[in-house]
Amino acid sequence: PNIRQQILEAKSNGQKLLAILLDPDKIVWENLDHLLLKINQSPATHIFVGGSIVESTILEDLIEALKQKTNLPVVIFPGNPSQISPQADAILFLSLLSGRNPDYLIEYQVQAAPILKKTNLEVISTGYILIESGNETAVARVSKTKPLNRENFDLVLATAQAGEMLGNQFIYLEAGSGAKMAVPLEMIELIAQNVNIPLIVGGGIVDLHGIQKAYKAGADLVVIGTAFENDSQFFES
Ligand code: 1GP
Repeated sequence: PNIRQQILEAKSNGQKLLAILLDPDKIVWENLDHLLLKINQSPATHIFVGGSIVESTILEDLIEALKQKTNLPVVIFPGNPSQISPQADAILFLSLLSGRNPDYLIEYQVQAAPILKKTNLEVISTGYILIESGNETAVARVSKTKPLNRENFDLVLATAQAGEMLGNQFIYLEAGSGAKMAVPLEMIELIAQNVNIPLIVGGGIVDLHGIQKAYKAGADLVVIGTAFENDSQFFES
């Protein structure tokens, strides 16, 4: 299945999407069957797999289990080029547009391209924009970049539009995993109204109400990591 196409169709039908983000480093392997059960019972439409620092062997193991025991598309959300597994369905080919670290703008993409060419992974060019969240998140620390100021709407908009003009297929507004403050709703609204490509929003969303608010503001796909990681009943509350 073409994942980008499905997301575009969902967007044009006004159907909202939900991804559970699994960080292979944080998986408690003894509880994997329970976790898979909870994922299958959840409203998730996608599984994202990735983290700031992940060993490739556990990434492979996790993706294999997900492909065997769920029917959801598995999308790699990589922290660096070592996090590529041919067993997944697609990869968000990220460019960290909010930062000015050339490694995350182009160097890692150059390293990843020949590896990706040898797989059948669907490559989805994604403009990744980190927004200040009230605390230092792993992505800011590991990428050595500064998030964009959460009050500077003009800069965030210009960044998202530059991504769209460069050919990005999705824009991802990210507060960072475990963010104290999620991306401001008015910011989601502004970006959703002014770019045409699907908008992914994640980081620091900790309740079902927060997911609905992000949808209402214009997010097409919301990503939930920490909240589900901490409580596998999260979607049942
Ligand atoms: C992080 O957007 C995701 O990359 C999810 O963040 O862990 O805060 O849900 P949380």
